[in-house]
Amino acid sequence: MARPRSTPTKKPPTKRPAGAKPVQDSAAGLPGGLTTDDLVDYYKKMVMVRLVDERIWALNRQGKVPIAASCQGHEAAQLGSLLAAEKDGNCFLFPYYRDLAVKMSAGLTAEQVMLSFMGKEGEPYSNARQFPLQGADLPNKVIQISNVVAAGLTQSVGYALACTMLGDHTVVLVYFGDGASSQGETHEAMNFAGVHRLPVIFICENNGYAISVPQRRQMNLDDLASRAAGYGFPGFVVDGMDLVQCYEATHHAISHARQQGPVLLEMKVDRFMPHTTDDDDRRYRPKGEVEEARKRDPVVTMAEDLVHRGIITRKQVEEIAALALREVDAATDAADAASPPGASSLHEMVYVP
Ligand SMILES: Cc1ncc(C[n+]2csc(CCOP(=O)(O)OP(=O)(O)O)c2C)c(N)n1
Ligand SMILES: [Mg+2]
Repeated sequence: MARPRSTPTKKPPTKRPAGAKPVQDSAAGLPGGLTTDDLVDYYKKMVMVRLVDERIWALNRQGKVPIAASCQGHEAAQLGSLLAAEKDGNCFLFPYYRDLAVKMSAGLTAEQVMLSFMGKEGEPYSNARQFPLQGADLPNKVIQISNVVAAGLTQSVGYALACTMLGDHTVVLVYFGDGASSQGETHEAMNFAGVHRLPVIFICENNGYAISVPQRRQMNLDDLASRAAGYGFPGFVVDGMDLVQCYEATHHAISHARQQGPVLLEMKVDRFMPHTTDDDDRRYRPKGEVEEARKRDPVVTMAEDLVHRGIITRKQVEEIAALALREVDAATDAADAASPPGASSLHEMVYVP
């Protein structure tokens, strides 16, 4: 069955939201504010996240990680948007369960991530009292309270309202899936944000599936971004497999959100792995669909692009992977050897008296 998605070859519009400041192209032909060093830095992050993600999956099969949702295929969307947020310096993040790249790049080490998925002492979000990487990572300006689909949207809008009342110019980035967009809570969040012109960027990582339910069974639409019109703010389709386009769209959206209110960015991505480690997607995905999608693997295409532009060499690509693998091995060993949290810390991070 053909997937009801824009074809990857179709160039997505990266129109600037009305009123957003134009940016200058840099010498390297990159969007304004972006340097080749940024690209190399974020390519390294992408490689690291991919290796960590693959390792978590392997550890699940060894019985050491109870459950995980992979971000493989979503990395460019997550890292491109995060790069724009990092450069802005005044953004707050509400990711969802598939956002390992967002959470890691916001400031976690590979070891912290491994501690988290193995449920060990030192887990940064809840000291292993919650699902992995759920709770809050306030030093890195991240909140993800739960896995309840779409719950983060209303929470993020409330956060943006508070920031507006405090006048601190924060822009909130909230991430969610196409399935989450079918929840009533998404409507409430977007409507409220539109009415109050809150500084929120709604980032939908549209992978075309809510577990096993394809997009056409969720909505009679090709582009979820078109829904933004119903809330009185702009919506854009972005190629979520291209880090630079995700950066550029988010960069413009941040200035629009700060000056004029919400933006919806629909980043079209592909989910390379089953929904979670508990799922078997062979039961519902057409044969060959994942193999086809993997031809646009952002880890591969970004390396090719950097080499093609003469920014790094093929040898450096190999060195980056080797270095990351050593770090992931060390992180795995350290987390494996760590202890679960002790009973004395039972109430820490889950209850404030
Ligand atoms: C309120 C609620 N309903 C149902 C679920 C079960 N559930 C977990 S993930 C998921 C699908 C979400 O799909 P999508 O939003 O597209 O995100 P994706 O996993 O594809 O990234 C569902 C239905 C849940 N966690 N919360
Ligand atoms: Mg989905």
